[in-house]
Parts: sequence; structure tokens; C-alpha cells
Amino acid sequence: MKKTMWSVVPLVLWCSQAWSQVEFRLWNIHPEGYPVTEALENFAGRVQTQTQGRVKFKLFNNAVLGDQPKAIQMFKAGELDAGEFSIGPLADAVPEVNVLSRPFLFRDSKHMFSNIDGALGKRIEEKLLKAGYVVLGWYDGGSRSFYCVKPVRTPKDLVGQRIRVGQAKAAIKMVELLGGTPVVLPFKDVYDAFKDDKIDCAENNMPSYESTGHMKLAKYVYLTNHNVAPEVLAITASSWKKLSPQDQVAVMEAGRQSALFMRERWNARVETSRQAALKQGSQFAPMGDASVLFKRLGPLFNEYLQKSDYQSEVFMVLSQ
Ligand code: GTR
Repeated sequence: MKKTMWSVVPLVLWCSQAWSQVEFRLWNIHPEGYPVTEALENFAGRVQTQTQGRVKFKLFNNAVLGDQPKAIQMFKAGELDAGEFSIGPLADAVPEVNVLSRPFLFRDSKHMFSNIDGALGKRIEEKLLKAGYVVLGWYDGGSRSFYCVKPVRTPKDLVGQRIRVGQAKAAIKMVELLGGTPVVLPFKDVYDAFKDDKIDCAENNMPSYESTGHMKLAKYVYLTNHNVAPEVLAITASSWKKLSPQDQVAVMEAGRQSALFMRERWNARVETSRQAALKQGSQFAPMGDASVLFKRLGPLFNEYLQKSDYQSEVFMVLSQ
């Protein structure tokens, strides 16, 4: 009897020690009050409650730990535990998710989430897992359009313009095909680049256009909605393994719930940002005849169809 007790005690001690309190570093590019930030706060709060304080996520906003390509490197190197990433730079690191960065893949968020919350999302989650990313939730990356310092009403107006893009192959190629000069810059440097006349245009969704203050410097919005994509809340596979099975369930559930929370906040914010931009004097031009743009982007579309890995996914989405 005595012997059994002694053999059990160290095991219990070891287990509780291995799964005692952990604090994870959570990367975020956005400022306080932004829907992504609010959702990450919601996530961290839920995790703390559900795990009775055993698991904590410390949130680093405003890309203070580095811009997104840097964060993805840190993530891969295990120097960061978790982050909320957009698809472009993530696709450069994990080419299998590139399918989601194809321009004009999804019509709108509803179309996107009907796929991402279904079979397509599952397949991509599996690919991300193989690359060391455990997906905790799919956030809304919104719908991206161009905005410029000078009026832009047709695809021709983009020709010869210096257009900021994030570090993402698909975005660079898209700008080249449209006749512009891609200027790759970190998100936080775009405002100064407009001010210092280093760029003529950028492209983003309404809440980012507003929250960054770009709306004050580039008032002409050309509503192409060329990119509707999700963003992803993920934790590294190695940090994930530090959690007990019970805490993994709690963290996963908190991630899923925070994504639903985010999507709701996002929809409201798109409208308030649009109103704020209008008030600020922004002018919105509709895309007009989409076929002109589609023709120019033809080589990029073909690339997606030729890559056998993505063929079925692209067809699946486009046929809906
Ligand atoms: C934002 C997005 C960020 C980042 C940024 C950018 O809309 O949420 O993750 O991609 O755009 O353009 O760099």
C-alpha cells in the first residue's frame, strides 16, 4: 500500500507541474478599440476564466513586436506563441494557404465564411497544422479596395501609380498587372509614406483605411473590393503542446467564440468607418465594368488554376 502511494505521488506532482500556469505572447497588428483587438481581448479573457487562470495570453498590440512578416518568422522560430495574421504574408510563409489570397475569389464575407467554416476551411486548417499553426479561429479580413491621393475612377487611373502593398506575392503581382508600381511597406509605415510622397495609393478595407488615418491623406477610394479574405488566429504547435487536453479544449472554444464576436463587431465597424471617411471628405467611385480589371488580372487567375494543389478549391468557390 505504502509503495503504491509513493509511486503515484511523483506522477501527480509531475503532471501538475508540467501543466501549471503558462503565459503566452499574442501578436496583434491593430490598435486598441479595433474589432480584432477587442476580439483578442475577449479571447484572452475567456481563456483565463475557463482555465481558472492556468493559461494566460498577453496581448501585444500595434505590432510592437515587429511587423507581420517578422511576426511570422518569430512564430516559426518559436519566439512568439500566438498571433492574428492576414493571409498575404502568411501565404508567403505557408504557400498552401495561397489560394485564399487570389483576388476576386470570394464575393463578400458571407460567401467567404460559408466556405471557411466548411470543407475548405478544414482542408486549410490541416495544411496549416502541418506547417506548425493550430488554427483557433477565422476572423474577418474585410473587403479591400484601392485608395489614392488623386482621383481614381477606372483601372486606367491606377496605371503608373506607386501603390503600397503588404509583403505578399499575390498583391505585388496584382499591382504589376494593373500597370502600377508595387511598393512593399509595413502597415505602420504607410501613413508617413503618403505624407512624404513616397506612394500614390494603397489598398485596404474600410476599418483600416479609417483607423490608420489614411483617409485623411488619400481621399479617392476606388471600390474594387478586389480582395475578400479571412484572417487567422493561430497558436504554434509547440505552445499548443504545453497545454493539458482539458485546457486545449478551453482555448480552442475561446478562439472559436472570439471569432464570432469579432465578425459581429466587424460588420458594425465597416459602416461607422465608411461614415467617418465620408465625413472626412472621402469620395467613393464604383468599380464600373469589372471585365476590364478581370482581363488585366487574367495571368494571375491562370496561375491559381494551373497550380494543381489549388485547382479544386478555386473551382469549388467560383462555382457557387
Ligand atoms: C489590415 C489587416 C492587417 C494587415 C494590414 C496591411 O487590414 O488586418 O493584418 O494585413 O491590413 O495592409 O498590412
